[in-house]
Amino acid sequence: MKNLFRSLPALAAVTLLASCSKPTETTETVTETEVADTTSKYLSQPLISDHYTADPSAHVFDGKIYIYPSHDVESDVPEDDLGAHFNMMDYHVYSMDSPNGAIIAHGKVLGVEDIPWAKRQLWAPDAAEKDGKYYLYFPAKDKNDIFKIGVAVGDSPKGPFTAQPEPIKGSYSIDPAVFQDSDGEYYMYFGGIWGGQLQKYRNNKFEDKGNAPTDGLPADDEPALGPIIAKMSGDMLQFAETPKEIKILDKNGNELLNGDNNRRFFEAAWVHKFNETYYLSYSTGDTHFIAYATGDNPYGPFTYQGVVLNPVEGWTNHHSIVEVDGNWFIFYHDTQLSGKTHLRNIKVAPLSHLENGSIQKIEPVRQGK
Ligand code: FUB
Repeated sequence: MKNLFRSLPALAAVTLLASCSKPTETTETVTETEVADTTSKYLSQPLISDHYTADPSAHVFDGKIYIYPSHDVESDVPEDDLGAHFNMMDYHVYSMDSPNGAIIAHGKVLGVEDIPWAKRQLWAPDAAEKDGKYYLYFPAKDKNDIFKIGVAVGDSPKGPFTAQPEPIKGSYSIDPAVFQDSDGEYYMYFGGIWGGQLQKYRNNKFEDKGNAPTDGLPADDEPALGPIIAKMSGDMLQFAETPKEIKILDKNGNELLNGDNNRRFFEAAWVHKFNETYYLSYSTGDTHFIAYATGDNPYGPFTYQGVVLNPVEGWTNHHSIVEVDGNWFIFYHDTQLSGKTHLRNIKVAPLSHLENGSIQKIEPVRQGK
């Protein structure tokens, strides 16, 4: 792995193209040729081309990169602003020895039919490891079409995973991301507005105000909704505390407003820690940025800093940020292969923290190509 990483500073300046690979459904590695293609209009090429994949949550477990994406499918559900067309039914796991190496498919690890409480729409998942057990966290709509967050447990990062009979008590909305702090505590960040239903809750209570995507949102001159955080219990199966809303502030210490669509939280929260600073990154949704804010503890408040990733092709933007042997990477998706919003493909690119702690903005599509 070390040898491959030596070439990565160079890759930061050129296209990192983990070639458009066809993964196998076994643990055998498929050897792929690394290609640096500076002529493409895309910064990076799709990692997987035989399934549509999205919302990649990447982690290093046992010295390998494991990727837990959504598995996009065409189910002919008409597109709407609540995301009905994102009608995913199962999860597959992938791994890589290095960010520019071959990708290995480990096959299906959990299906909606294996989750006793879930009815449909398996959206963006994440995974965590603790004491040799692996936990797959996932949102799904229950029998009443309300998003909850579930957990499934396995003995290997490759799965398979066995779902708990009920969703996590007190969970709601979508996009769980579990961050392990350096002191060994784990925190789940979650929530997403519009189809993700976060706007239907205040102080963790369901207050349905209608079914239009914006029903229940604050007024434009009121503070925007923030992502939700809860510390995980020792067994990783429940929240150890009442979930709390995170505040995202501007540089003057004022909360970002709901009408500040270029900066306020929409979905896809992710937290990483760099030089003792906590970086909360998230999608701004209808303005399609991956933005970031920094804080000095897992709960925030976080102060808005800027954009990590400019809009990709396709409506959604969803990412994870991971350190691999001292280098940082962003896993993200776009719709390069299909041209359709709900049929996405995952990608990876280098990410740089600059000397002053800011993140260098990533442009996923080259201008003028
Ligand atoms: O993949 C379904 C949804 O689209 C995710 O949960 C959101 O973050 C957006 O990427």
